Amino acid sequence: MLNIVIFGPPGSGKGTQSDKIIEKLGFAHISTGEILRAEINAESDLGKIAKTYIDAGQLVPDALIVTILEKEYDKLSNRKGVIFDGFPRTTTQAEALKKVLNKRGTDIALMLCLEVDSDELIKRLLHRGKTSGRSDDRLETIKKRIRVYEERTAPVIQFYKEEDKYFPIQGTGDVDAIFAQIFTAIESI
Ligand code: B4P
Repeated sequence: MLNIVIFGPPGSGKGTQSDKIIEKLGFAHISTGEILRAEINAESDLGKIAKTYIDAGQLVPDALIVTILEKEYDKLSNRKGVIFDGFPRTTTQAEALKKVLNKRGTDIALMLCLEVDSDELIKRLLHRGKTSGRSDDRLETIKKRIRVYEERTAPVIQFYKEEDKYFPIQGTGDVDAIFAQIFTAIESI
């Protein structure tokens, strides 16, 4: 199974491009953001904990996320590939993901890094906020999330550069044109 990370700041289009990868390539999808939102809607114990972090624009603690991830990964079967969307978001999570995969005789094949500037991110997320009903699509929370990304998530890029898995993608412009870059990158491996 081909393990691919789709990475980028909040609102860079990870979910949007994951949908296209699933549709065109038949990959499985693990989105930690979607899993957390489902837990929040179900008002589970995990959802109650996650909500306090997400509402504040913060990352949910690594240990919680890694446990969720490992369980979700083991549910997958008979797939060509899997897209990790929104995970890893810290170097601790990247190291944990490597261990989880190595234990199963595999590893990350590629890290697709969507590059979008902050003004465009804010514009997109404010627009999404008009219909998403998401607690984290408000201006103050968006700005906080971008700061958290720069401080805690961006260092993950260096991790994958050292692993020789990093592949930058120009993340602005037409959604299909962005997907064409992703398709070429996946085809190349
Ligand atoms: P996520 O659910 O992962 O989502 P996101 O970063 O908000 O958005 P994404 O990049 O997927 O953008 P989208 O395609 O929707 O995270 C939510 C929260 O969950 C995190 O802040 C964190 O608190 C928590 N969390 C999740 N994973 C975690 C982890 N591993 N560890 C700790 N905490 C975690 O695109 C955004 C908008 O732009 C959409 O409206 C879309 O239509 C639009 N758009 C997309 N591509 C476009 C394009 N090319 N041009 C114009 N608009 C575009």
